[in-house]
This record gives sequence, structure tokens and C-alpha cells, in this order.
Amino acid sequence: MFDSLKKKFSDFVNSFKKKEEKIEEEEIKEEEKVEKSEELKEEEEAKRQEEVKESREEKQEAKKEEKKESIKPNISTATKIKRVLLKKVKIKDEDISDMLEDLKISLIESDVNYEVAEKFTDNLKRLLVGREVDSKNVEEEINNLVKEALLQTLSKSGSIDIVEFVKKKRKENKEEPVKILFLGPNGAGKTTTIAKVAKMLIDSGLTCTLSASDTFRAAAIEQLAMHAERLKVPIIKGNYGSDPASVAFDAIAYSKAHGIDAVLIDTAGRQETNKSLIEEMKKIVRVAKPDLKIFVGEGIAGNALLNQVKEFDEAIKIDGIILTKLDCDAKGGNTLSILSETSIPVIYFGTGEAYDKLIKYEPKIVIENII
Ligand SMILES: Nc1nc2c(ncn2[C@@H]2O[C@H](COP(=O)(O)OP(=O)(O)OP(=O)(O)O)[C@@H](O)[C@H]2O)c(=O)[nH]1
Ligand SMILES: [Mg+2]
Repeated sequence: MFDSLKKKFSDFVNSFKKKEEKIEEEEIKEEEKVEKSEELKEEEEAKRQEEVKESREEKQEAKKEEKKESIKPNISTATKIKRVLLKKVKIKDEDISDMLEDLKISLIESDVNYEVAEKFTDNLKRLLVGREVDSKNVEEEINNLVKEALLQTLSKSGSIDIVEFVKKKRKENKEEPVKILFLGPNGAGKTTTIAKVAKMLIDSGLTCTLSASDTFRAAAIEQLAMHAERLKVPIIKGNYGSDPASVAFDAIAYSKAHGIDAVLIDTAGRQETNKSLIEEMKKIVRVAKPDLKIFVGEGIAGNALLNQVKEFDEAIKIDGIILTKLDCDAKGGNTLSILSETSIPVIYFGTGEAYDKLIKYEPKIVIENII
């Protein structure tokens, strides 16, 4: 009797176990199903994003092509007849007047200052009208002359490679760190650019200290300190409201004592119209005696940028310009305004928020954006 009870009990336990196993199996299957459907969803989302990206790129490409199409000479009938008969033809006003108008609009749309765009196209007209070009390639020759004129203006005022500059200065003077001051209007990207420059120096085997000389804006010190921590570089800070020049002085003294190659000095954003803040800037310059004073401006700032550059230059003499946010629909056309109206070199473009998004200025980037 006991045996039969035992068997019954064991059968019951076995069937219960089997049921449990079945439930477990079903649960696992269910989980796998959910995982698979999530994976599928992720794949579909990635595919969708890829498609959106591709279509955006296609549209941008099409836009570029459209633009290229629109900025080309519209050769007059008289010139067309002459080029059949002659080897060389002279460019006439009516061959290029529409093209120059299109170019002017394109320049203004690319953030070139209006007067600069007008001056540039007027000069171009003077350069082109009456010029003899190969009759078989009139359009191509005119296009090349336009590009050449743009290139000439955009390559006007040298360049500065910050890494090479620091290396050279340190070779000349091993006692002193190289001091680089960053200044410019509010929110232009000074602090972010400092972090990018620090990364560039570190990657080239150089050392640097950050000077938190923006003691004015709330959280400015913490913002720079966060970059210092990420980049593992020393930072010298003061209290909010303390003298920014004395923070820079301390950072220089620290770097000198520790044999550090460069001091990157952050400053508070200021408008060129604010007299007392410009005076404060002058004091920082007097105390820190920077080797480079770099103006950081937004590539998307149109006419305002040229005024800012001129005013800052007048107050403290700027050595170089970094234009940021070129990834935000900016075409860098204001480079043409700066290089036409001042002799200050544009040295780098900021093309994103990440540390590696700082590229050397190249005229061809702007030319490609304009035409
Ligand atoms: N897309 C893009 N964003 C940038 C670039 N450079 C800076 N930024 C962003 O612009 C904003 C302002 O940058 P900051 O570095 O704080 O500017 P700042 O000039 O130090 O600002 P203030 O100290 O307040 O005057 C931040 O959100 C940055 O991430 C760039 O090249 N591209
Ligand atoms: Mg800042």
C-alpha cells in the first residue's frame, strides 16, 4: 500500500515538475520573443535613421549642385558668336553680370557682410571685364578666375598652428609657459574651444594648465573644471567675483613652477560695447602678458561678427580667430568679411561639441560652401 502511495506521490511530483519545466520553457520562449522583437525594433530604427541621414545627405548634395548650377556665367550672344570665329574672346559686362549678382546673393547667404560682398563682386567685375580668355572654355575660365579671386582673399593673412607655436616658444624660452588667452562674446564657444585646444596639445605630447578666469558667469568654473578632470590637466581656480587677472597670474606661476608648456586662459563672455568689461580684459592682458590672444566667435554670426572682431582688436590687438559652430548651418562666409576688412588670421574652425571637432582653417572649406 505504501508502495502504491509512494508511486502516486512520485508521479504527482514528476508531473508537477514537468508542468513547472513547461511553464519555465514557455517563459524563456516568451522572453526570447520579446528580446527578438526589441532587437528587430532597434534594427528597424537604425535602418530608418540611416535612411533619413541618406536622404538628408542627398538633399544637401542636390542643393549644392543646384547652387553650382546657378552660379555660372551666362554668356551673351555676341560673345557666343565671337568664340566660334576667334581663338580668344574678351569677357564683356553682360557675360558676367547675372553670375556676379548670383554670387553676391550666395555670399550674403553665406554670412558675408553686405558691403564686403558688394565690394568683392565689384572688384571681380573690374578684374574680369575686358580680360581675354580661351574661346573654347569661356565658362570654365571665368569660374576659375572667380575661385582664384576668392582664394586670394581667403588666403590673405597667414595662419597659426597652435601646437607648433607652443613648441617653438618653449624652445626659445624654457623658463616660461606659453600663455594663450581666449576671449570673445557670450556663448561663442570659448570654454569648449579651450578644452579642444588642450586635447590637441596633449595629443602632441605637450602639457597645459587651465586658468578659470571666468569668475563671473554662474557655473563657468565648474564647466572648465569638468573639462580639466576629463582631460586630466591641472586647473587653477579662484572664487566667483574674484579678480580674473589674478587667477591667470596664479595659473602662470603654477605652470612655471611645474615646467608646464602652456596656460590656456578662459575668460567671461563680453560684448564689445561693454566698456567696463573691455577694461577688465585689458587688465587681464596687462597682467598675464599672453603670447597669443585668440578671439572665439560664432561662425553663424553674420554682420555682428565683423564689428566684434574690429572692436576687440582695437582694444587689445587680436592675434588669431577661431570660428565655432561651423556644423550648425554656418558656411564660414564671415571669414571672407574678416579677411577682407582686417589682417587678423582665421586659424581654426569648430565643427562640433566633441574634443576632436577643431579643424585647421582652410580657404577651400569656405569656397566649397559659397559656390
Ligand atoms: N555645434 C557646436 N556647438 C559648439 C561648438 N563650440 C561650442 N559649442 C557649444 O556652444 C555652447 C556654448 O559653449 P561655451 O564653450 O560654453 O561658450 P563660451 O563662449 O565659453 O560661453 P560663455 O562662457 O557663457 O561666454 C555649448 O553648448 C557648447 O557645447 C561647435 O563648434 N559646434
Ligand atoms: Mg565660457
